[in-house]
Amino acid sequence: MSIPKENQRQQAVPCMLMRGGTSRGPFFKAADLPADIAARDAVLLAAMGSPDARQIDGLGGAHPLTSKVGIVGPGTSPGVDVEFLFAQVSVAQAKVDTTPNCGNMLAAAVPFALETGMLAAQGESSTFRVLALNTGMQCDITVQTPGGSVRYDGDARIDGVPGTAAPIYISFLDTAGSVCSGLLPTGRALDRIAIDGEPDLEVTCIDNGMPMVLMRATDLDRSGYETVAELNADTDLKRRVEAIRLAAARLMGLGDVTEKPYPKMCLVAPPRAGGAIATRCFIPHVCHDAIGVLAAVTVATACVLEESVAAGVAHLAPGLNKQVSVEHPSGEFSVGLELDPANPRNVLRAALLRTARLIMRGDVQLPVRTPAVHAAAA
Ligand code: NQM
Repeated sequence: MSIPKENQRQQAVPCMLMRGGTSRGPFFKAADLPADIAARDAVLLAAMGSPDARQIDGLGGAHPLTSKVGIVGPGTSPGVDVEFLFAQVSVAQAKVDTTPNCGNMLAAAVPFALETGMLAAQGESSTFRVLALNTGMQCDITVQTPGGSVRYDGDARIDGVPGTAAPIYISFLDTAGSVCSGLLPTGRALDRIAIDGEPDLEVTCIDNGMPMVLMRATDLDRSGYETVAELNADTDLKRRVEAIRLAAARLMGLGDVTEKPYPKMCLVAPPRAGGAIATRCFIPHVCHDAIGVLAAVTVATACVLEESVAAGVAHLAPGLNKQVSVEHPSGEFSVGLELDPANPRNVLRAALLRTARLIMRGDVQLPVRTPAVHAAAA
């Protein structure tokens, strides 16, 4: 017998709204979401208010950086404390993609696990091994936990977020070939791509945590120092970048990526604020206000590969332990790279600083039309 309409209720699913680095979105315990992927995605779309350009009926912020979800569960493999699954919820389409990682949302995974009692603080600071289920990548994340609870305030500043906050240190252990077959999925650090009768364009197709295509801004008749608004309004550039993306993705073994949020596209140029390289990233159709975490790791890695388009414009200090300052539209992002003494093209570890904040805790209310969320009210 069907339930009379007047007795139907919205479903409440526990979640916390968190900022992770320069991204924001709701975090859920894995156990609070349906195990079935289609049902889970329907719940996430409803929670965010997608598909709708304004996401007016949900938690989404109508931009790819604020249409993200974190799903966290206890570790299930040796040495892993906590598992994190990132979901990119499309703003305007009924699509959820869990293929690539998001190092920004990842920064909030340990605070969320501590807030929900999934992890217990270890002392003044706590370090946990996190497995990113999207790509099987592991990292160590250190969070400030004085008095046994997460500290959010502090002196750390990351560009793209106002003010300061407590530092969160992330050390990535195995980022090469996250979605692609390897660090250089075409087998080369330099490829040539031809689009619509234009001269061949030199690109670097690389994946050290994020599949990316790097292009010299000047090869596209741009400076690489344009504002985000200028680039978002540049329909001719966006059309050419998308054509390059579709062609490069085939070379990278990613197939038809028309509907996929990767590879990300990045214009590179010489630094102009004392950093190593200047960047403007498309993620992939909107220009990023800053740069993604694993995107920054990937660009920094390209800087140490001599033949890449990035190395040609980058200013790098010598040595096996490098601090690579990646300039972006709202400042810079410093990535610490530890290079293999036996093969300095090989990045052993990438370390960086993020911050995160718990913004709200409660239940997201799903509209009545959403499929049943089995363990929702745990
Ligand atoms: O590259 C945006 C972001 C990201 C992804 C994107 C990210 C990363 O800034 O690790 O963090 O590239 O869509 O959140």
